[in-house]
Amino acid sequence: MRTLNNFIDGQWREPSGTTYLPDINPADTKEVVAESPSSTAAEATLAVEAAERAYPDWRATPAPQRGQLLYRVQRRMEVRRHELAEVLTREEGKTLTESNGEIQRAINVVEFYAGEGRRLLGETIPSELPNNFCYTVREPIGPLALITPWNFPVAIPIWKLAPAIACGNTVVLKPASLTPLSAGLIADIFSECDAPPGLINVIYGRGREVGEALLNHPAIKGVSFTGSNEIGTKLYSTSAVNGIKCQCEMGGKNPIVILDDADLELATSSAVQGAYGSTGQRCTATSRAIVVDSVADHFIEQLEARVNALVVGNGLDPMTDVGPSVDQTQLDTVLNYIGIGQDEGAKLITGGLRLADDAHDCGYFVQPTIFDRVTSNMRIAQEEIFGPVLSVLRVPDAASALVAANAVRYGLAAAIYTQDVSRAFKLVDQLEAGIIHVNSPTVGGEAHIPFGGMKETGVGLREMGREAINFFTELKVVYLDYTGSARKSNLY
Ligand code: UN1
Repeated sequence: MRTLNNFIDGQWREPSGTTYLPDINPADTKEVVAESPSSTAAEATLAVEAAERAYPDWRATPAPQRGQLLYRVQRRMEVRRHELAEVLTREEGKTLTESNGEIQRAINVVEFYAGEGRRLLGETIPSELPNNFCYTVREPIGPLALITPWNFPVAIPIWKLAPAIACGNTVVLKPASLTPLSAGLIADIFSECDAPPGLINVIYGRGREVGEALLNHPAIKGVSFTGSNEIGTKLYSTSAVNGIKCQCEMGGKNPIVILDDADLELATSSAVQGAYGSTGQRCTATSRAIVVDSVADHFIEQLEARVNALVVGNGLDPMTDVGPSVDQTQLDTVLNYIGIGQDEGAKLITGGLRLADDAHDCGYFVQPTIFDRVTSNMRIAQEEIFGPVLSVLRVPDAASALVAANAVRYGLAAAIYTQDVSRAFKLVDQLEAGIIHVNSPTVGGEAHIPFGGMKETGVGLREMGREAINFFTELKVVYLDYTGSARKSNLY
């Protein structure tokens, strides 16, 4: 078991007089994977000060050279990928296959932003003024706070860190208390790659104490957050008051829309992968299947067979398809929503219970669950559950499928299953979601492709891809009058 400390100014610093929080394996609660400090606001301030001291030199480091650090990190992550994946499974619970996928994605992200160091392009724009050279440059913002969730404890910190530092910012990362070791390994790797002290700082602790201290420190010039709407909207309003940049990626209630001409087998696999992969603990999880009546019975039948065959267990076991909920609170939330669905009159097709036999009694396991006959006014059709629960809504036709799909406060991902390209494009045009998949699952994303949602899912600019550069930089416009004649011309 590793005792983690805060990583500040390139060193592991033991905080004074704080308590440590256990990092428990959700598949086997007897195992304490690590412990991490519940830091105070004063310690958060030390981390910000380190980021502030490191900023001028890092800002002055040429961007291609900043990218070189990321190439070293990429190579180091490749060497340590199996260890990273195993730690991820032990502390978060997802299967080893899912963890390996997450690590590969994080490596791809680092590779992509390493290259962006050579591509921090601006524009030249013809001015109305004579003899003027007008151009734009992308500059860093300053020290930033990155606040990340437990469900992608390697990939999400990396996909905020990598663009942030490629663009010349320095950072303080506050990872989720439930998955501290993944962040610790990220700090190890940056330090093995000779990252300058203070470029990346990791502060452990509770959001209320540490997160607030970070956001209210005057040296922090921006925050990138992934997590709940409850916290994200608070961060957004604090950022507004403090006048700093803010990017929040929050909840989802993602639909898969299945029309009557869909390839049902494909749609079923997609629903299974989207709803039960990562135990439903991803913001892109498929939580509503909106199915046209004429194929609904057939879809449910196929789905039920597939779901009943899923093996729930410890993610380290290669036979496991679905790991545990991350902790007792999350498990209780899922079981509570299953109760709510039953009370609301939805029809429980399969699942619904905690698994507590000998093989499962040491973990937070819940049966993969399907509800049929769900309607849009039910809470299980509206609220993010973040567990292995899929609600099936039956609709008469494509037009009512669209209405149902959009009848939620969120707008992250949506999937459409049809073989008719014209129907697909009509839905693509009208669906309120930041990411739309035609004939592929709602989950996933790629390093070089923007990621994020509409409506209450997101505020601020998109993450990943070149879009992330827009969040992690300031844009400066320069007018250079090379004869001085512009002053005499007609200015508006
Ligand atoms: C994915 O679906 O692979 O917190 C990415 C989340 C998202 C990332 C999901 N920000 O689940």
